[in-house]
Amino acid sequence: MNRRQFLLSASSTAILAALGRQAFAGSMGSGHAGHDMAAMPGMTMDGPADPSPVLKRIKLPSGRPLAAVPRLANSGGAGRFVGTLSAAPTTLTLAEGGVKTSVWAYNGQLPGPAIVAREGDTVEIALTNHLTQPTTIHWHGLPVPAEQDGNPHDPVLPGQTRHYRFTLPKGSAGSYWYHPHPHGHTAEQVFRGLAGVFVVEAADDPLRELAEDWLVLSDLRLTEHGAIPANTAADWHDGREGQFLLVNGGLRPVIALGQGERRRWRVWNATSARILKLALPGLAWQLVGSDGGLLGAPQPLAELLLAPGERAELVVSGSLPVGQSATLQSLPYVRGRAMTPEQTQPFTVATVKVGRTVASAAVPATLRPIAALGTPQVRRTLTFSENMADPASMFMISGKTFDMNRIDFTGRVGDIEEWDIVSEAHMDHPFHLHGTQFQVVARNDGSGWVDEPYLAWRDVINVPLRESVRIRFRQELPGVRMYHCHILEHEDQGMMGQYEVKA
Ligand SMILES: [Cu+2]
Repeated sequence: MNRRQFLLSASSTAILAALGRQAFAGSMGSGHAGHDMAAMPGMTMDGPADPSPVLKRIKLPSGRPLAAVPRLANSGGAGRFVGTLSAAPTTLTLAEGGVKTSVWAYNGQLPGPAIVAREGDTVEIALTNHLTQPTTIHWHGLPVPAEQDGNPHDPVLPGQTRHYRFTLPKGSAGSYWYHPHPHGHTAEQVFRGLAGVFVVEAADDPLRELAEDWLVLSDLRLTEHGAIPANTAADWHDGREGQFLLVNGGLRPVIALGQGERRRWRVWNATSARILKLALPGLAWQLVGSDGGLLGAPQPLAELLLAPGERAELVVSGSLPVGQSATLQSLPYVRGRAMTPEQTQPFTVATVKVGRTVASAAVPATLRPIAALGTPQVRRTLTFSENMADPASMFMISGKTFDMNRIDFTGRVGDIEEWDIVSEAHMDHPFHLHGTQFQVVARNDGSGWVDEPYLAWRDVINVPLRESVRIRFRQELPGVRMYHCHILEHEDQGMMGQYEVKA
């Protein structure tokens, strides 16, 4: 029995016996004689592989111009962003033929409205929960006070309104997002539609002259009746992926780019569990930013690996003749799924169409200074592991599942901490830390530590199975901070810990 077969038998038995959240969908281990098998080598498929007959019945409109992400209205004055969010069930027409889909959405929009504020601004958001279960808003990646960060300890109960308030410090410019973080319900609330982006603009932005496109990537799964189904046992194990990868709520949009033009793309992986390996053959692109804003200098880029929760800033250049197109592709990436098939073929995420010549500014050779964090005061090792024999604690960090009443360790404001995130797991788990941005110092794929080639501020880093990642960071604010796997099904099952940063 190989490892995958072992996992399959051990974990499926355990899940079926005890998880019991949803009738098993019957997709495990069958032939999956679906679209992926029909694709020819070298072809790019329309979408992720779909083993079900749903795509014969449900069609989403595709090929429309990339939708702009609507912005949340700001009723504050200068230096103050004041807005209102409502998390509520609503009905949208996503599929063709007038098929209605019930979603949970912020202000009725999919994705939620973008919050756009500036460094130094005070942000005040009133969230009203119109769901029938508790929710919170986590300001993913932003250095907000712990008691304002939508921790699972601070649920907003059905019918309640919560006022979140924080100030965006200097140097925090970047591409963030906001999403629910109630314990046990995060995955469902996100896959039903609750997520939005949060862009902090710099007072002095070296790329301010470039036009921007925002690409919010999210997964959607529909039944043949157009409903969003609950998670299957396989989803709880492998993490949920949908049949449709949406960009700003639309399928396979067309993104315009002028010939010779350079545009700044901000890309969010707002899926529950899909590790995206993106490629744009035929067009030149470079990496200019990560989760926490700009890099020190642009970096050459072949493929972009973007884990769930992770963001990137790119500069894409219109290096094709007028009228030609390129395809933004999701390439196969094996992440150790045990109960669902791995992606075997590239599929189309979007089409980039090159139009008439547009002049644009050059990309500066340096973007902003990023200083390396010095010698750490504290070193810790956190271990990712799985115990498929125990459905109550299947996904663990350092041998434990999350306990709201347990503080796993303490740290201090201002200390430089170095954490080795060591995977003893059979699948990739993207690590996410709240409250601050970290620098990846080195990675180890089993053959020894390799220094990271450049500095970047991140709050999510994929930890491939059986590999290790070394990070350094400093927390500037006291309080209880979460760290967890950003495959949301794993987070909900307790692949999360918390530590207290003391003043
Ligand atoms: Cu995980």
